[in-house]
Formats: sequence, structure tokens, C-alpha cells
Amino acid sequence: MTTKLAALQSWVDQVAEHTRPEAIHWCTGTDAEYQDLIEMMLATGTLTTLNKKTHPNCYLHLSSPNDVARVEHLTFICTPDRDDAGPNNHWKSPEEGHAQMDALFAGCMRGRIMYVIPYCMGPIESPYARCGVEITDSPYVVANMKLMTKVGNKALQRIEKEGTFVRGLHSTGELDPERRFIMHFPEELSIKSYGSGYGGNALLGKKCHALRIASYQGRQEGWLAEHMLIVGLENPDGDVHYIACAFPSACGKTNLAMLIPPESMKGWRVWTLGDDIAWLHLDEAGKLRAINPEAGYFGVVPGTNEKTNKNAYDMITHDTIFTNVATTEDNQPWWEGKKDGKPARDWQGRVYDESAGPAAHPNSRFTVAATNNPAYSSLADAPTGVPISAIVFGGRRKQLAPLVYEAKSWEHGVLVGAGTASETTAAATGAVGVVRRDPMAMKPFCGYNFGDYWEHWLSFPARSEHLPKIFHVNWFRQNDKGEFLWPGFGENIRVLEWIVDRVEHRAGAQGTPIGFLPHVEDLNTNGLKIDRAALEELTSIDAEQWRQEMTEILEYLETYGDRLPDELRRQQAMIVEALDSELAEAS
Ligand code: OXD
Ligand code: MN
Repeated sequence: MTTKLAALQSWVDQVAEHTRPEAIHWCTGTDAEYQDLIEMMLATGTLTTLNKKTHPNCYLHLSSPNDVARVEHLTFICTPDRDDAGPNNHWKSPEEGHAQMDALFAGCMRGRIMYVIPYCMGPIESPYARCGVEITDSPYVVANMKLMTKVGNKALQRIEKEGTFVRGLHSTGELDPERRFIMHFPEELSIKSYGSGYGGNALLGKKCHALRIASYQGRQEGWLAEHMLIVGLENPDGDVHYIACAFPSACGKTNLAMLIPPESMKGWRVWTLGDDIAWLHLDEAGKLRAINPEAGYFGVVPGTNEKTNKNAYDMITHDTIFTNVATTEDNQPWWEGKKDGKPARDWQGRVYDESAGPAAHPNSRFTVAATNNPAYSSLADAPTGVPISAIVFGGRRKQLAPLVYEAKSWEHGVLVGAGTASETTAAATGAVGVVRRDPMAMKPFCGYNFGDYWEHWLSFPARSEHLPKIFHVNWFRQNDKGEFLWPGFGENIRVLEWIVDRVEHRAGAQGTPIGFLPHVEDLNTNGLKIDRAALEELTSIDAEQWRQEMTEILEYLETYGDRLPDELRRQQAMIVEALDSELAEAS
């Protein structure tokens, strides 16, 4: 297979000329092609087969031990003007970025096959979908892309019709952390990634295209590319509301997207549209509509069990690629928090030794087609997406942030998103558990200056009077003993219920300086086992701590200098004023 599109053909030719592969394979995305790749990877030892009885069509890949997470410190946005990348990104000029990457790519595919993967992000017929082509020398990447995106002829046809596509060039290189970079050239709609085979660094449709490049494209074209799950919440009357939630990596987006309501919430159902990325467009009536550009899940494995996420637990019992999990004596995949079985070999294939750390890597992953998910929504592939009733920001905060609060307006909601902070997780290399600002959960993923990004968010009210309400949640509050105050998981549906009821003007709330919080009585606590004192703590704020938080938020926002929209300063000042008068009254 080749292509009728001259621009694509000449790019492929140029890349081949430069990287010198042994052969070129145009991917068709068929099941037969997937099987051939799997056989080939089994023969070379890139994959091993897991227990066929308990886990049919499941395979294990053990990565190089130095290549287990996204590398934010080696990820760059390359724009002519440094300020266009902003303080939120590492920057290089396009000339320097290309020169550095081209030197790494020279001859790097000698003796390897070069795969050309035409893919579509989003429903193939959707006007909101966008296409790309990834060139890679990794069969593992091809197999993962087949599960995660729509690969093949239909995508190629759309690319040939549209004439434009995102160009992603990837090589695993030598897997040397000293020769590893992920560079984005938003103005050229192109990506170059070298030296890693890890998902977020190598499956270029995901973070690189669907977030960094797409966020840039979205600003040009008037839409938003966000690090958000999309979920449908169905009440016992059969009404469904769609909610988009932005939480940082490894903070439970997959669990919330596939939530199973507790026994005491009979008649409620949750439908998954997406677990990681949402593209949000205004339709002609001014409604914000969401599509999930992805076709699969690349989820964190540890902690997944029948209680935390039964849908995910079931869906990864077949047709799944596991990366960096442990295995049991009878070759089933195993991970911390699995609840049954015990590890015989760890994520590096060594005989398990408790003193050598966790058996499965904390950022071990499953890759699986979305259609495996028992809660997959029938609208997940709808070309016009779903209407969004509420946007929810959140993070992992031991202290300060209450269980849930509602922003007073869209503009205030943008401040809430911009000020969001969270404790870091194992999804990226670096320290874990450190609180950092992660605006809109996009710190690692916004392809341009956050100042301009907030301005773009703030441009929406001028274009629509029907924008969703904005909320903030925190499932991770702890008491003095370090115990979680809120049970989380399936019980989070109670918070979603309050959110939808606020949207429908049928739930009460208390006005506070930071927004509207539920009174304990406003939450549905039927059948919930939790102390009244914990509920009270979860639904109240400490004005003094919040006063300090607002100072820190402003300090952070001011690092964006001239690009910081004045509207955010105004919103911050209004909250400070309200907090100050509350503190003055109390003293
Ligand atoms: C992911 C991440 O893999 O956010 O989704 O790191
Ligand atoms: Mn993510």
C-alpha cells in the first residue's frame, strides 16, 4: 500500500531516506495484521503470552527498566517565539529542535521495519475528528495504536481527502535516557519522538497529538482539547447527563469513567465515553459537545480490582496488552492491589523478592480497545459527540480542597481550573507526592502558553449562553491520622448526582467565598457508611488556609506575566475580598 497524497508520500520517502529502514510497511489496522505483529513480537521476545485459559489473547511486554513513564523534562514545544510555548513548557526553537532530532534519527532504522500508521482520532465520520500519520520502528507501538486509535484505510482515505494530517515520527532508538526527546512543532502540526517506547512518549496519537498539538489547533479553530474523561450519568428515570472531568494522570479518571454505583444507589448507571481525553466543540445552538478522540484505554493497572473498578478488571481479562506488570506461578498478570493470587516474577521478569520493591511497576499499564468495556456508551462513536452538562476539575489534595464545590460563573470556573493543584504520581518520572500546580490537569499537555490558553477558555462566554457549569472535586482529603475522609470509587456517584442536580436547579448549596458547597443534607447519603464529622469536614472550608491558597495561586498565575488575562486577576481579587470579609467578621 502507498498513498495518492503527494505530501504524505514524499514525507514517507524523505523519512525512509533519512532513517534507512530495511523495509516499509503501511499499516491497514486489520485484525490479521495485529495477529501477525503479535506473532512476530512473541518470536523476538518483545511480548510473552499470558495464561491463555484465564486471560485469552493477553500479552505481556516488559520494557527497558529506564523507560517506564512519560518524561516531562525531555518534552519540548518548539515555536519561533519562546513566549508562545510559555513558562508551562520546555522550549526550543524549531531550527534547534529539528537539528537535534534529525541527528538522532539519521540511519536509526537500519535493520528495522518502518511502519506507516494512518490513524483517525475520533469517530471517523465526525467533523470534530482529526487525523494523523505516525511513522515508527516499533511493532509494539503499532499494536498499541491499533487498540488506541482508528488505524487503517478509512483514516487514510480521510487524510487523502483533507490533505492535512499531523505528522508523527517515532523511533525507539537505543532506549538511552541520554538520547531521548519528545519534541512538538505545533505550527507545522508535527511531532518527533526518539529514544522511548513508553505509551505517552511513543503512541503519538495520545498525549502528543490529541493534547499538545490538538490544544494548539483548538485555539486556532475555536475548540478545546482537554485531559478529561467523559461520562454519562443515568438516573433511575433513565435521564442521562454527560460530564467531562479533568484530573491529573493516575488520579482515578479511568475509575470514575467506569464507575459502578453502590448497592444503595439502585437504578443509577454510568456510561463511559472516554477515560483520558475530550475534544470540546460548540455546536450551532451554542451547546458544548464532547468527543473522545481515542478508541481504547492505556490505563494504570495497580489498584484495579473487583471493588475499585470491576468494569476495568473484567475488561482486561481478555484481548489486552499488559506492560510492566508481574506474573503469578501460572502466568496470570499480577499487580499490587489485585486482591487475589501472588507474584512469582516481578515487572523485570526476576523471581519476586519482596525487599526489591513492588512486583508490578507503579505505572504499569493495560492497553485495551474501548469496546471491551462493559460500560461503553452507545454514543461513544456518535459523530456529533454528546452535550456536556458540567465540567469538573480536580486533583489529589490531602488537605484544603473540599469534596466538591461549584464555581460562581464560567469565568470563576476558569480560575478554579487554572489554580488547581495536585500531588504528583508515578505517571511521569520524578518525585511522587509533591504538590504542584496542574492547571486544568494540562500542565504536561498544553501545547502553548497557559496565559493564552486561559484567554481561549475565557473567550467562550462571548460565543455561547449555554455553557456548562464548572465544579471542582477532591476525592483524596485525609484526616490527621492520614486516613481518607471519603470512601471514593463507586460512592463518587453521590457527588456526580449533586452536580447534575445543581445543573438542573434542584439541589441546595451554601454560598462560600470560594463558590457553592453542598450542605451535608444536600448530598445523597442513603446507605453511605461515613461519620457525620467527616462529612462536615468534607463540606466546609478553612478561610485562613484558603486565603493563603489564593495568594499562592496569584503568585503562580503572575509567572505568566503579560499573557495572564486580567479577568483571572479580577476573579482572584473577588475571592480574596470575600475571604477577607469572612475572616474580619470571625475575628
Ligand atoms: C496517561 C497520563 O497515560 O496522563 O494518561 O500519563
Ligand atoms: Mn492521562
